[in-house]
Amino acid sequence: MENEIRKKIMLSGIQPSGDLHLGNYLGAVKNWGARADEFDCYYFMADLHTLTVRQNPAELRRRTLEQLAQYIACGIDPEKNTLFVQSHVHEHAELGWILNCYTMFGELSRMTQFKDKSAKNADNINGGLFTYPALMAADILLYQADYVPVGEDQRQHCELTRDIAVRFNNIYGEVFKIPEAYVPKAGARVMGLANPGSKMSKSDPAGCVFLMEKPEDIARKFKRAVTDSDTENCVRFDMKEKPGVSNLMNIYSAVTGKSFEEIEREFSGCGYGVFKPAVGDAVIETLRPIREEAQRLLADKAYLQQVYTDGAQRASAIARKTLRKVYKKVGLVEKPF
Ligand code: ATP
Ligand code: LTN
Repeated sequence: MENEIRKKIMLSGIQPSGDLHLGNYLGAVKNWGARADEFDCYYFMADLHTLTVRQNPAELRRRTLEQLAQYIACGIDPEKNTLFVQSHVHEHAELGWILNCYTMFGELSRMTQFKDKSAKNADNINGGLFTYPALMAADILLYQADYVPVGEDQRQHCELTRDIAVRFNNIYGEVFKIPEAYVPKAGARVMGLANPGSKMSKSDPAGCVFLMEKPEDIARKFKRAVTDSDTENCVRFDMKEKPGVSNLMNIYSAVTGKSFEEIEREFSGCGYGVFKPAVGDAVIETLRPIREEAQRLLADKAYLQQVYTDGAQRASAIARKTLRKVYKKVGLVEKPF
């Protein structure tokens, strides 16, 4: 009976290691809010994950709250979705440990995020950075999630989560639901404006548009966006030959809902000098209400605290059940209290 009425579960998280940017929004958060009626949704601030890279403690605390305000401002209604801070639900760390023991050294060595981040933090390639995907698997499997809405770069971690879940189930029976990554068509991989060869990322602020950024700064970044050195100067989608313009088309398509053909028609005969500010304007208007609402929410700390307290309580109730089952299956003596 419970299974018949059970809505499918959607779950995702973002590390509060920097301010949210357009890539995070288009690749992930934008697609979360819209699904609350169809799915049972859990979204969290992945604060434990941020510790794999050194953080300033005061900033981490501030960013975690800001991220919550931005989630809500992006349309994720706390009444309809469970919003929580990862470290408030201790089962994440506990299941993370268990799953570490079911994740292979070779698998972890193949993770591109590990390779990228260890190249960027050569002086701090710690154990957490390496075993991070086992904690991410725990985040997902604790809630028996069906779908994990993420950008393209997280697909590999989602695949590994599936492998770990299948491995565990093969030994102990049907303990975990096997989740699927849910990657959007437009916006799954937003590239940097200053360097369309690599993904938009907070570690490259020149080419990165932040959700809380002032409109004039956003406009400037789009005007300066690197376009292609072909002589054509026309708006045409061609990821290989015209990565700069194609990235802008991808962004424009994601914020306006227009197809690439419609965009090519709209800007036919116009050069990059017209197209770039038009994309900037469309992004500014998309982000304006989000920024304003996030600022309003940030002034109300008591409300935010209420949201994450309720969220942690709801999340813990589910996480507790899964962890208890796992402990029992692997042979840990049941806790007497
Ligand atoms: P870092 O720069 O430290 O790698 P990040 O800015 O990529 O971080 P994450 O916390 O790794 O941000 O990602 C949060 C979510 O946003 C994930 O679902 C990820 O797939 C998505 N995402 C991040 N960057 C992009 C991007 N450029 N395009 C589309 N989605 C993205
Ligand atoms: N690994 C992700 C953040 C993350 C996550 C998760 C995403 C941590 N746990 C669970 C989806 C589901 C990242 O670095 N962007």
